[in-house]
Amino acid sequence: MSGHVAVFAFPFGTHAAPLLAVIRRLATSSPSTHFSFFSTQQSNSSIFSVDKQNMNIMQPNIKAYDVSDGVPEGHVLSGNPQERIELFMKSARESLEKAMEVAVSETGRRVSCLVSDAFFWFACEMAEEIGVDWLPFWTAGPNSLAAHVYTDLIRETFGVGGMVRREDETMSLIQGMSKIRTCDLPEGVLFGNTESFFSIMLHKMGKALPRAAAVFINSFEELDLGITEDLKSKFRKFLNIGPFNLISKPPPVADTHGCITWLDKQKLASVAYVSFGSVATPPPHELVALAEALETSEIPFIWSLKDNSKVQLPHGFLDRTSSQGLVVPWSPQSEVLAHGAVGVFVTHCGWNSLLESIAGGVPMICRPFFGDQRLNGCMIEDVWEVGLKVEDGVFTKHGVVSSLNKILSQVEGKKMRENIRALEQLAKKAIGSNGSSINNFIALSNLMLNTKM
Ligand SMILES: *[C@@H]1O[C@H](CO)[C@@H](O)[C@H](O)[C@H]1NC(C)=O
Ligand SMILES: CC(=O)N[C@H]1CO[C@H](CO)[C@@H](O)[C@@H]1O
Repeated sequence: MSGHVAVFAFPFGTHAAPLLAVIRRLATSSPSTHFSFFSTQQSNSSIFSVDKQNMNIMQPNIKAYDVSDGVPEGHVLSGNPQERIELFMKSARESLEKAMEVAVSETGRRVSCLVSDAFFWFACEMAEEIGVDWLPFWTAGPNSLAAHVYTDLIRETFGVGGMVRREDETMSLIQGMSKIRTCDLPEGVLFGNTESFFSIMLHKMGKALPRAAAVFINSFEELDLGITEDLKSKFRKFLNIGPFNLISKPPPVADTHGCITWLDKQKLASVAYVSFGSVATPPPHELVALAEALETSEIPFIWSLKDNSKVQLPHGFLDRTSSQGLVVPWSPQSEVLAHGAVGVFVTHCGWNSLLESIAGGVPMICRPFFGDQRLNGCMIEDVWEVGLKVEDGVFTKHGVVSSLNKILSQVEGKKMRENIRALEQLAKKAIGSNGSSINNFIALSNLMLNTKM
């Protein structure tokens, strides 16, 4: 009899969809293995609904199960997204255990391997209790992963919280992080609230990961050889199996707001594409500064901006720039970035956006908000030299105009474009035949199949 892989997805942000993408590939390569995919109903319906729209037939060896979102009956949510996450996480272990029992009795197969979002540090214990391997998936980049794995060492070296002694010190103690300053670390590692729910969770995760049979990640080894080598020494196996966006192109989506047709009319590498993902929005004064910069620069642009933020734009901006640019509530981002007309991406530097920018060969202007974004921004400017961080971390009219000009019309920008296209080539090689990511995927698949039944 073949195996039964239990998969725990983290149902918030851009976590569950990439995990499902890996599971789909694994399910295709081992059709006799059964996969039970656990997430909340809300998350399930959003990631599986794509199937229905595109008439994909759900693979028969993947089955979704809903787990509780942990919100007690009658509880009134405060509207703070943190609250939802905490409520979910507090009950997650129990809900997942229950749902897993249901899946085991339905399939008649005991669980042979446990795959989870790395956030579920306790899945390590759950796997140990039932005597199977734990394979955690980290959805962001290798540098932020290292920051969480090395949290104790970093705290011992630099002091913690209000006691941080050297804010501008670089992290030369970790291979591959020597250009990162302590102040660019994700909040909660060294500064910010180190006792917050999230900090504690990530700290526990960092300590649990070395016990995993393998840690896998949506990146490619050649992006960062130093950190790859270091994490390989830290984990039993460290498997870079991305970038996913190059491996399986998302099904084409309708160009609802005409972005692609508009881009078709623009000159090569001339357009600024602006988007901050689904979670972050810059404060009003920065939106104004950014709008003024775009208008003054006369650079053609596409700005993906939620309708409720439009009121923050300067009076008359939309009318005055109607022939210069497009402001749309949603854009097909990976297609936009892959379009030859796009010359620069103004971004929050989330990991998935960064990978899409690499796939499109587009240099970035980074305005990070939280989590790993500052760290990604540093890698982009200081290590890979494929973009610029905004000065002091905030948009100013002058700063944006100057960065746009540098990237779109100066030698510096040309060099960045060459650098990011070189990364694009490395990424393509990694996912090509005998490429590192493909070989790592095979290793992951074997690990999963060879586990005890
Ligand atoms: C695959 O790649 C490895 C490492 O780059 C190399 O040593 C090996 O010869 C390659 N194998 C084939 C069949 O190309
Ligand atoms: C068990 C299950 O399938 N739950 C949800 C996950 O996604 C599907 C498909 O959209 C939903 O119908 C379910 O509510």
